[in-house]
Amino acid sequence: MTDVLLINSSFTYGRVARGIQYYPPIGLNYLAASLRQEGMNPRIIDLGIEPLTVEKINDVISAENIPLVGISSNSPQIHITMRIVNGMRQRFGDKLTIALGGFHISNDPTFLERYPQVDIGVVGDGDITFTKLARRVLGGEKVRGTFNGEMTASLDDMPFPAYDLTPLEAYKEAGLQYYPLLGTRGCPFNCVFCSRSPMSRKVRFRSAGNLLEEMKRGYDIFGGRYGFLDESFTLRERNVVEFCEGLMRWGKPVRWSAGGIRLDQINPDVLDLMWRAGCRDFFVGVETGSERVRREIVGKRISDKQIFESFKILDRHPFEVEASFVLGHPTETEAELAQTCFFPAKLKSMGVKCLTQVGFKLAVPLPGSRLWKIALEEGKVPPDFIDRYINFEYGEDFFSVWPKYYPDGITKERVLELKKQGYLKYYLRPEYILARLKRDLLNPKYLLQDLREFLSMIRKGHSTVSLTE
Ligand code: B12
Ligand code: SF4
Repeated sequence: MTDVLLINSSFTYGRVARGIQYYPPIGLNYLAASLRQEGMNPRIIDLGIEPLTVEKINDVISAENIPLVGISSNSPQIHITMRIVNGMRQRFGDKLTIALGGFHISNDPTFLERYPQVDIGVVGDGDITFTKLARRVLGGEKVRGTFNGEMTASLDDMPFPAYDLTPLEAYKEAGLQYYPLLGTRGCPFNCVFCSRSPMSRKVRFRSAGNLLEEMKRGYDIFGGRYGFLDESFTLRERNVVEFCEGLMRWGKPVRWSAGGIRLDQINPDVLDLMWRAGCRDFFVGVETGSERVRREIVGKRISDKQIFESFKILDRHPFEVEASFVLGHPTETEAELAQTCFFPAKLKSMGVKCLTQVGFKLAVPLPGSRLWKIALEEGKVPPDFIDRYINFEYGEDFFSVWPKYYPDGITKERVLELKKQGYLKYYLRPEYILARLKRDLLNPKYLLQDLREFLSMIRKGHSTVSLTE
């Protein structure tokens, strides 16, 4: 019988949000593995792909007489989360203990004072702390309060994520193409738009041996395809070298994506090794085409020249690299914004080959980020925004209702127009069109898809698969 129900919250209530790439809720898969290790019997409901209403969730709780529910919520889903919490409280009163974890509670220290219907908040890592709290709750104790998550000293001591509780096959059907892996926790950088738990500046690494063991167990699910969700895969070179050498010794045919890598952390020898070990793609955060904004505002000390040189190193192998850019930084001028939008096309004109995909995203201030503080100070986000969002005063759809950051003197319309021009300049290059046509003629199923993409770019200024502006 289930004794702890873990719920991954969603952007939408009672229905699947269209156009979103679903990944298993890795944080909860890890929590569940720790609970099991201590003899508990967790179940996970991922509302992203199984969009149950609160009545249906309550029926599960009632049928199995579950005493403890833990909900994972980032800020975009906090309104749906609280709707579910309120529905549970109404039906079960104080009999049920409700805990909240994830990035929202980690960045909103007064949350439990404002929402006493939540009993427990866990800031940062939940594995050790929530397992201890769950043991107390199941022992009959009434536990209340916000707790700082204890951090595991060695990630190798942690059990592998319990993916059997959210079968990866379901995510495969929803479009996931690889077995998701996490090689590190934490990030030492401090990008202006980054929102995460205050303790997560400290980086911890899994050893190559530990990663390989998980990969061996999960080999068949995606036929040897893996994808790291890490922010900065090459942060510790020694680990990457050991990992690649281990993969080659294993000798199985594998293809993997390195997740995010930093353009100022590229060593040609390590890159060669990654290629030989089966790495084929990754993404890089260029963030802006203005050196000033990159250095002074975003907090990334990397020049345009370094970026170009790094791309040339990446071109030693036919990697596929996606570069992401954020539009709308504090103090950004229109000229700097235009520099960003035309930066990918400029890289192409300078002969960069490996850049295959470009993403422009509007800056979104999220609690805990420096951008959030600036947006509050400048009056671009109301001080009580979170509470009003939770009350559905703005509506349900995160993507269209959450405020974006537009620099002073630049309108939303102008940002969108420049973004569209940037996409068109990048995608409407003759070499790109020719390459796509070649692919489409060899495989006509792509032709219709590309035609749709093309029309969407021209009409809306973004891809058909992206919900965001
Ligand atoms: C991988 C990733 C993704 C992936 C996969 C997400 C997934 N399903 O796991 C993809 C690409 C899909 C993605 C998309 C988005 N992401 Co994202 N993503 C990340 C990233 C890089 C790593 C997350 C991760 O796996 N961490 C490792 C696991 C082990 O940790 P965890 O999930 O935090 O869980 C631990 C604790 O939080 C806690 N915990 C979690 N849940 C619970 C529940 C309970 C009850 C308890 C007690 C504890 C607890 O315990 C867990 C184990 O220790 C983080 C940045 C980062 N460096 O962490 C951003 C991050 C989580 N993403 C973020 C955002 C905003 C998004 C998007 C909204 C972006 C967008 N505009 O579209 C979407 C929405 C996705 C969604 N469904 O929420 C923000 C969230 C900020 C915020 N305040 O909400 C982050 C922090 C990025 C950032 N730096 O700003 N993301
Ligand atoms: S956004 Fe920047 S600071 Fe945040 S996790 Fe990514 S690289 Fe690190």
